[in-house]
Amino acid sequence: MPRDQDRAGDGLHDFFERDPEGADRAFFGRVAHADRRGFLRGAGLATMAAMVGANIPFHRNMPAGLVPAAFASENVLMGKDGLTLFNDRPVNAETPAHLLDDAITPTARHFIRNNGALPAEMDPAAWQVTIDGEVENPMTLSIDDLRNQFEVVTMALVIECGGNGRAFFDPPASGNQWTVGAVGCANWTGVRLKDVLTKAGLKSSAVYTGHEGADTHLSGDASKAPISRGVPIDKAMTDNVLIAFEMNGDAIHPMNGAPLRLVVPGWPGSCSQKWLTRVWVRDKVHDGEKMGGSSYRLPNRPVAPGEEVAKEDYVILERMPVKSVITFPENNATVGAETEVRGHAWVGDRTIEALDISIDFGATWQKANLDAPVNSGAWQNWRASVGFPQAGYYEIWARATDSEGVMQPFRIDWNPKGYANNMMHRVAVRVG
Ligand SMILES: Nc1nc2c(c(=O)[nH]1)N[C@H]1C(S)=C(S)[C@@H](COP(=O)(O)O)O[C@H]1N2
Ligand SMILES: [Mo]
Repeated sequence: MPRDQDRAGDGLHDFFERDPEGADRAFFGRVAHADRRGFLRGAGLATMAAMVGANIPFHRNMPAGLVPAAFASENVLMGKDGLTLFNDRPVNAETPAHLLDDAITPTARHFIRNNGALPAEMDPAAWQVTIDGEVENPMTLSIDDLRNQFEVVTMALVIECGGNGRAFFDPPASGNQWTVGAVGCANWTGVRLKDVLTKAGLKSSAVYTGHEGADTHLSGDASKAPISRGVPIDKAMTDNVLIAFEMNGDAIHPMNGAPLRLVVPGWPGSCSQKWLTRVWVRDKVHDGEKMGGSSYRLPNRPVAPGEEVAKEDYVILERMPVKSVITFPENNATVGAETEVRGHAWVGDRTIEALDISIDFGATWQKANLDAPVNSGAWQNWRASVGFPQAGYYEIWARATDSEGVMQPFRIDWNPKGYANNMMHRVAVRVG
């Protein structure tokens, strides 16, 4: 004979099974936040734990579909730690530089850049991706198919938004005012896009990929296309371009594209389609949403702010330029006369050869100790021991140089959408 308590528990399970929305309302006393339930639907235990930020010891007692009370508030940054939120519809949030200090960016500190509305379903068991277009054998694959039919690899890969650094343009360029934190280097596990395309058999007419995801246009208007970008076939066939199903050894965070996404390191983050449902192999440059006009494109010459630029004078932004970030000390920290300075440096399709530090506004520079990348597409960690001659205010400047000898500039020319700003990072410190 079950105790009352057990019966009550069974009733709750039934209730959630019968009517999850109603049960949710009963629990929270109001209509659930529009995105909250969809956001959690299909979330496995690992995702749920990542989002509440802890293991859930009694998870076996949780009715299926229960939304943890931790999410009762409209906290769109659940499972994230210390990110700066710019917008919540769509969600856009960057990581303060000092929280990017880890060699591998924890999921909780990986930035979020959404253009549209989240997909309603993110169920890994039901997910499918279609490879079609200019291929001999079009295929539709589940995540299990990907795991079983291809070599599974884990790589540390940089995703940086094309608009990272936009906040430093003067006059301001419109869009999210990213400072330095629209970048991260997580460990991504998945299969090589190259292997999947090879199995599908590229036709000689294949020139570009077109990526599609399950998110929808922000307006809710089904006739409007969500973001869909692509890359030249050569880039798609690079060893470090992955179709990923794990982020840092766990389920991908819902905001970072669960359960399946592309990771195209070193190119504008927009190439790394989240909630991936299709790779359409094209016989021309992909013409999806945000491939044309001024989206992820730069004028082919320096232009004055406000200057009219003809469509044909724009070129697609491909690899991202040489860049670095100082992750320690934190901006405005008080430090001792001897301090370790550290951070990361990265560049699209090249490697970093040198990282120099200045504490005297660029008059003299000291070499930092720079690590090799752990794999191609990873950022490179660096550190330097810095001595300050006396108490006072200093700025630490960091300047990376890539394998072609290209160095980060003090400032870059303005461009209409504020892309690819790789000017040096500066951190203020006071020596006490
Ligand atoms: N489906 C889909 N994929 C997307 C986006 C999006 O809005 N929808 N945003 C892109 C942009 S602009 C960037 S910078 C990266 C950001 O990845 P993250 O949110 O995991 O940091 O995702 C890209 N992939
Ligand atoms: Mo982006």
